[in-house]
Amino acid sequence: MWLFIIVFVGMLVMETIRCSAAGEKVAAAQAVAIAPSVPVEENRLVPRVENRDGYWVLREEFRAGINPAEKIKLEKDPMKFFVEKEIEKLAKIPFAEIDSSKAGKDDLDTRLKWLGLFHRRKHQYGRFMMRFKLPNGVTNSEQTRFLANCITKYGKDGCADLTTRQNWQIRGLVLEDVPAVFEGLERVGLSSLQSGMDNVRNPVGNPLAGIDPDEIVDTRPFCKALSDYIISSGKGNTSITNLPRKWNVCVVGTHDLFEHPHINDLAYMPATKDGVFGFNVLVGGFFSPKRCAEAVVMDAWVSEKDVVPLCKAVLETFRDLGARGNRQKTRMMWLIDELGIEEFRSEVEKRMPGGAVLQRAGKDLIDPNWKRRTFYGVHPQKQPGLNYIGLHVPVGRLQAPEMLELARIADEYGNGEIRITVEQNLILPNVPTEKVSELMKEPLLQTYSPNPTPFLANLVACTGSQFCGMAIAETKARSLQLVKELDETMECSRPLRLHFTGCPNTCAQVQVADLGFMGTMARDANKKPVEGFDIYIGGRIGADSHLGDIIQSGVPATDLLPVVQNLMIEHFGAKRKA
Ligand code: SRM
Ligand code: SF4
Repeated sequence: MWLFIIVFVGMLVMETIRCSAAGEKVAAAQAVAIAPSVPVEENRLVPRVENRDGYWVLREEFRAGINPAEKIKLEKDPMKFFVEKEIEKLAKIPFAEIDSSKAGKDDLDTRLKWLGLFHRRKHQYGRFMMRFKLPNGVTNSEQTRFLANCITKYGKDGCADLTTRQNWQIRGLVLEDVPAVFEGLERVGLSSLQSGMDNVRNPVGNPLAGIDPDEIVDTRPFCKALSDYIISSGKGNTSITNLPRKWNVCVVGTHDLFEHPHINDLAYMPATKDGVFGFNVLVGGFFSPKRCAEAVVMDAWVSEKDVVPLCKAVLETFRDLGARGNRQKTRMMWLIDELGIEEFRSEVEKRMPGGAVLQRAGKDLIDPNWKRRTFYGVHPQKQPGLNYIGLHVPVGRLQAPEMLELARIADEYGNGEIRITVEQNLILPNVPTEKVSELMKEPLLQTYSPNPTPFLANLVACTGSQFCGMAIAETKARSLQLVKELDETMECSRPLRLHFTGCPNTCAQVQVADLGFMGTMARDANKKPVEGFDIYIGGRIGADSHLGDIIQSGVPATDLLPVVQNLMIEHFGAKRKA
């Protein structure tokens, strides 16, 4: 009876805490994470990894039933390629020779992802995509020029993408060029370290940080500090490179919640406690093929100086205690479920300097009634006389000549700075008012429009089957064609966010879209298997965040236009153009 009362009161307290979060919504559906499914035994809290010569290794007694990725890590720590410069030796060996053994294949296809190198075995054999750390999505003309020059030599095999985590990716790289590319990256202040597999992804912040007249806090220093910790300022941080799974972090700086806090493993929500500025904490948001979960409230508040220590404590909790069996059940939320949010918090607390973390501030600083803004076009900055210009990059794809032009424009009209948004678009900041009209005449703005057509404007598309070996469907070209047809035939009184993702990994986050399209196999009228999409509806971002659900499954790609037109009319009040 007492146990029942304690659990019930605990749930009421948690509910109150949750209701004080942004828009009261963030964790409403997360009852699952409040209490552990079974009581946590003491030996469950024994760390499963130990430090051996600087690398964190899974202890022998926890190796039963581990997944294949764990075995690959045990056979050889992937960070050795960077820390011990083994990449330089590997790059000198003929590719076919490396690829002739199981160990070599594991190096190429898996271990090199710790260095941000993704072998595109299925669609671009022998070539690599390279992904970076670009804290807060802030880049500049020098970096853009360098990346453009890297891919120029690969001709039609090279291109670049803006990603859904405010980041650059470049394509076409061959292994022998990698050591030189690493040297160049260091010169321009970029790093590709720890950007794939069981690592922390790019820390996301407000793309308007520091220039936004309405911002709550400039997120750039926090994202930079997090990134510096995560990759040890480019040297590699082996204390967090053997996580049970990938892990995402963001720092919120605006009422618009451009940073998507509800779908990050750790999100910092600005909040003042006893007159001191800091952050409330959300944990556990993630997407995966088998389960998608919104972040839940952890009863914690940190001051600005404790942003990095808290991230470290959460990561070490996940590293030490996270499950390493079925890979579909290894994201951090599974650990939170298993321990219960209270026990999880107490494990985090143990790993904080001083062994304590303060309780959350009653209310965070997000205005739940805020209307999300658009970036496109010209907007005054908080700095008088300066403007930022939002530019649309169709499905985030760029070629080298366009990148060089972009770099030139950033230098000529701004201060060389370029920002990337999680919608795969660009922002050019710091353009003096007197230069705006000249900038608007630049031919590049015909391609990267400051005023894109309505349905194109909010289109997001993942890499899809052009390069991604996991894809079931082509995304970028197909979605561009579809929105072109939608723009020609339909009109809607409000902007619609359309997201296309090539498989259930949902890198293009279909669950947050008004209409999301997830690649799947479908059957055409003759029952022949064809590429198709499951259609999601009703995803919301911002203070009333909500994950969308499937409304129609297995729609053949060729049938999409009429189906989408009808959904738009039925659910969003769209009309056919005369
Ligand atoms: Fe992703 C794996 C591309 C954001 C969930 N993702 C992949 C791989 C690496 C698969 C592969 O090896 O081919 C894709 C590389 C394709 C390529 O050649 O570009 C890939 N993911 C992307 C990007 C480039 C999509 C884009 O076009 O923008 C995004 C890169 C972001 C970055 O800069 O780091 C990208 N991926 C995401 C997101 C969105 C986000 O973080 O907000 C998600 C869902 C959110 C999440 O993870 O909680 C996402 N990607 C996945 C998953 C499923 C993870 C899971 O827990 O099951 C995989 C597969 C995996 O990890 O096993 C995956
Ligand atoms: Fe590849 Fe699937 Fe991610 Fe698209 S959603 S990039 S197809 S893994």
